[in-house]
Amino acid sequence: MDHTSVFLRKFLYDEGIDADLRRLIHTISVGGKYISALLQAANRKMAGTQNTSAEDQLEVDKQADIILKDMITSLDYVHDYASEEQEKSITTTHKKPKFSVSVDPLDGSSLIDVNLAVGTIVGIYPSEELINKGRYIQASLYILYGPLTTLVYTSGKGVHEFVLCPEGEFVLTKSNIRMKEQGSIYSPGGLRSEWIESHRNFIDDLVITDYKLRYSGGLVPDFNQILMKGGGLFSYPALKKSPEGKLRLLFELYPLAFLCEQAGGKATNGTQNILDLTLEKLHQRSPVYIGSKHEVEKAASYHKPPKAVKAVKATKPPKVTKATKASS
Ligand code: AFP
Repeated sequence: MDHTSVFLRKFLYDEGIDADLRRLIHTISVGGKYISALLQAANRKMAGTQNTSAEDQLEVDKQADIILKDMITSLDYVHDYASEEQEKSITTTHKKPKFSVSVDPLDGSSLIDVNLAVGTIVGIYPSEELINKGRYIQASLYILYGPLTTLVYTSGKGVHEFVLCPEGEFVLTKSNIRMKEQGSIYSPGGLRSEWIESHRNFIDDLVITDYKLRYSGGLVPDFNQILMKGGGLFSYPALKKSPEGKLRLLFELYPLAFLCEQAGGKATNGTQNILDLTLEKLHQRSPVYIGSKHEVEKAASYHKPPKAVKAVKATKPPKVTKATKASS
């Protein structure tokens, strides 16, 4: 970090972001710092280099949820806090609420014990209630806990990446990140034996056209790779036993779809835009195809119901009369 570094708060101010939204995003970034420290400590404890306490028995994702819940609901302009870790959303009693927040506190937590990257995913809505349509989302971000802790965010004016530096500030590393029309990497999602036929045919098409497989089992690092490598496709399809797939519309897909569209990409459930899907249940799941437009649209061509072939009306053969006989 040096005197030219642009801190997250300064960047948000220069972008003309509403003061309360700036404070909310900054508060979430501070929560990300605590979670990053929590993960480092948890990994050390799992490695047996430190003794574990009763507190440690609480899974790290539950601890991450407590950190974010306490910090976010303490802000007097937050109305609803919905977490992937909690069955129902929490409604505050604040008098002048402006935002509702959805959080997946630690996505990919099953990867922590093998020291793979995990992430926090956040959606921010300008309303007293959680919206039932992704199109109302006002800002979204994810925090990726990898070799570096990075924060990628959009409030509708492009996608920007910040890195947590040793001094404890999130410093701008990339602004206005864009996805190419077509990429060269893909994440297929789930088990091949559980794929529905349309997904299997689509993935086979990518494989024979030399796309490189990139799949860690963590949505945030896998999506981040596609965003930062400039394009490609992440998918988690409908499965034979789970036609709605695995990933959650509110906690994971709305926020990433907003980021992806802001970077010039596309996100669908195979045929419809993720942000146009209506949320009917808090933990509703959806299949997802997200990334460069070319690949997402190619996926749609495998999922569209075959065009009904217009039945050609049978017509009676022309009557043969003396005149036609003579002319033939
Ligand atoms: P966990 O939170 O249980 O680790 O699941 C992570 C996740 O929800 C998402 O981050 C991955 O993209 C997806 O599951 C991987 O699922 P599969 O293990 O079925 O491929």
